[in-house]
Amino acid sequence: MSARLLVAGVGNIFLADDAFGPEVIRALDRRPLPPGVRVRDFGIRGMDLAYELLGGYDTAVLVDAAVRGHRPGTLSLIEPELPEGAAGAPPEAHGMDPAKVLSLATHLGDEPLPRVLVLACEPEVRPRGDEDIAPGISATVRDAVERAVTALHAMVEVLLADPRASPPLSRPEESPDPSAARLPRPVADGAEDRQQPDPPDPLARSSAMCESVDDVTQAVLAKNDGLAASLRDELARRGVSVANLLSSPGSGKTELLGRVLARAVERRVPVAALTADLATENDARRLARSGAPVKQLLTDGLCHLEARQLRGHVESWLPQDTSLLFVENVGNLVCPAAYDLGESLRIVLMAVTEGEDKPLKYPTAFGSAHLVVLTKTDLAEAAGFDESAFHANLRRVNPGVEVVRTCARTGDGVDTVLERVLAARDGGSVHRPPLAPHPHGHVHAPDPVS
Ligand SMILES: Nc1nc2c(ncn2[C@@H]2O[C@H](COP(=O)(O)OP(=O)(O)OP(=O)(O)O)[C@@H](O)[C@H]2O)c(=O)[nH]1
Ligand SMILES: [Mg+2]
Repeated sequence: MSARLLVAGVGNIFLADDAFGPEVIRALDRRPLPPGVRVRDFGIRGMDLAYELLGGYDTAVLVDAAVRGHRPGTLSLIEPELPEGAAGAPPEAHGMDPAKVLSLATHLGDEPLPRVLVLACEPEVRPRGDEDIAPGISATVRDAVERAVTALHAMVEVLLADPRASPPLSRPEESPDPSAARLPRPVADGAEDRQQPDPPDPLARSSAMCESVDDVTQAVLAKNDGLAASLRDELARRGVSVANLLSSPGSGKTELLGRVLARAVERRVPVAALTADLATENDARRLARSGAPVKQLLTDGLCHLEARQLRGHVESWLPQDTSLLFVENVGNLVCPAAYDLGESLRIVLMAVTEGEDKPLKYPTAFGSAHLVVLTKTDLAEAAGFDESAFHANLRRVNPGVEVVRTCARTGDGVDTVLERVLAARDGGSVHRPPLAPHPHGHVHAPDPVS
């Protein structure tokens, strides 16, 4: 039986050269590794990666940008020392870098960790500490992407034959012989990554993950990706289009959705709604006043919806004639953004009271929106909302996405939202966001954000 090998991209595509890992995984689409190697971009989803590491692999190669003191673009191969056991408190789930991922993985299960290698690229452009977003990978690191692909092809051949082997890299100045090294790792002048403590990693990423390890237990039923793809097919067969509503708590999802549902019912659109919360059936009660079939979904503490939950309700509850299903996700702009629900339309809402910088702070949510809805516009003046700054910020993470201005108090924009959702259901063209749920589940950026 051949060795089981994982190649995992790690990094934030919105933070300059930190996009290295995801870019390498994209490049592997064009030059695929042999069968038997699982290749996946984990982006900033460190917890998904931690769970995946417990999946019975012999070896995992993490592909990441890391400051090691080399010339920009230098590739290094490092074998970190694995953390010992799960003693002590579990590491907090934020700020996932490879060291924290490994540490978290040891706390999540009893299964042994695979041998872990890190293929690291020295970044050239790093975001300043005060930058929320620094799109654009440097030419130097982009060049390293193809070299990394070549290196991975060579390494994979060796590792598939012998998971304990020391795979070579393709250039003489790169570490030819990975050996045990702690993370944060030793750095030597030149190629070998062994001797001195690393400087703190300014690319240490904040995680777009859930709030606790308990959340992860369910969240990383990260079969989500495959389930979402099959759910999308099943929904298409049934002629159901799903609109997934994402926003922070209290942005006005329920208030607006109630009005949209009421309009849809008036127009005899076969519509239904599922609303998800950690607790209470309040939102379902409010939405049911529209006359549409509505179901409350309680997530038992989970901060987002997953495709498996939606699939259960589609199978057991969704009225047969439904052609349009609204899903009000849990109020949270972080975790839900990472979970594809098989939706046709992802609508991200933001109230004018939240501040015009939110697209920059939550680029995964805003960058994956097919449509953005501004709510509570009646409060714009009182809140001092700078709408042109909001549009400029949004353009940086999702150029060209339409923004619908709404007010649930007056009904402004309600018809427009319904029109957009119906157009998507009926096969009209839908905006293509820079970040899209990938059929294989990871988010990727087909077009660089500029
Ligand atoms: N002034 C004003 N208030 C609004 C508007 N839309 C919603 N609200 C109020 O904002 C509060 C939150 O609205 P909800 O619709 O419950 O927000 P939500 O996004 O569904 O909240 P969660 O489900 O908890 O995430 C409520 O008090 C609403 O009455 C609006 O257009 N204008
Ligand atoms: Mg609500």
